[in-house]
Amino acid sequence: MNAQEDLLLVVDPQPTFMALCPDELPVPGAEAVIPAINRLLAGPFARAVVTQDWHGPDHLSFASQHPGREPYEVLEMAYGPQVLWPDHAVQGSAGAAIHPDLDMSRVALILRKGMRREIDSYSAFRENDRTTGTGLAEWMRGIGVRRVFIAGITRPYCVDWSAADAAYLGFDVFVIEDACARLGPGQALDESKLALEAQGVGFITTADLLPG
Ligand code: VGL
Ligand code: ZN
Repeated sequence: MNAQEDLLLVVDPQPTFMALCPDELPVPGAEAVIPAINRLLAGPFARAVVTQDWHGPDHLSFASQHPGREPYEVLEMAYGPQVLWPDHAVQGSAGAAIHPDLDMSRVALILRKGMRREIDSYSAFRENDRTTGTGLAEWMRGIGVRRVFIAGITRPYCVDWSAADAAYLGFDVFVIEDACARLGPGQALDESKLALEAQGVGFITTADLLPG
């Protein structure tokens, strides 16, 4: 590993996606990513960025904002299809906090996303219209990052969209599979993995990064 060129991108390590918050958007096994990521933060990575899903209470990705719609339905928005979610990651709520057990000692930047009511933001790099940048790529280039390793919550949404954008933007990208949590069916995950591999994204595990 190279302290200057390698960065760990930790996507949405928030209780809102965990069994701690059963009425929000719990994802099976999401709690387990925190200790896995902490092992990476204690070892190979000198520097990390954390993203934080950060929605207003009336965010339009919430099914509750669309009368007659149910969570997990897909709605056509101005920028394309949008899955409607249960209310989650509401600004200032306990569930939206960064998980208190996450080791923050090497986290240089916390990037909040999804604040604009009209548009969701899965990727750390661009909002879901795929044109509005977050500034993260420019920040990373500014400090000399070339390789980005991605872990967190969830695949195939925020993790995979971030991986796709990072590759598109010219970084070397690796998804750390056993340090991610999956939302939805395995088939969607397999399809997303194939698409990312076609883009040149590598898939690895924590064992590839940590001494045995
Ligand atoms: C996410 C759905 C809605 C994620 C965020 O972190 O993958 N998924 N908001
Ligand atoms: Zn969200």
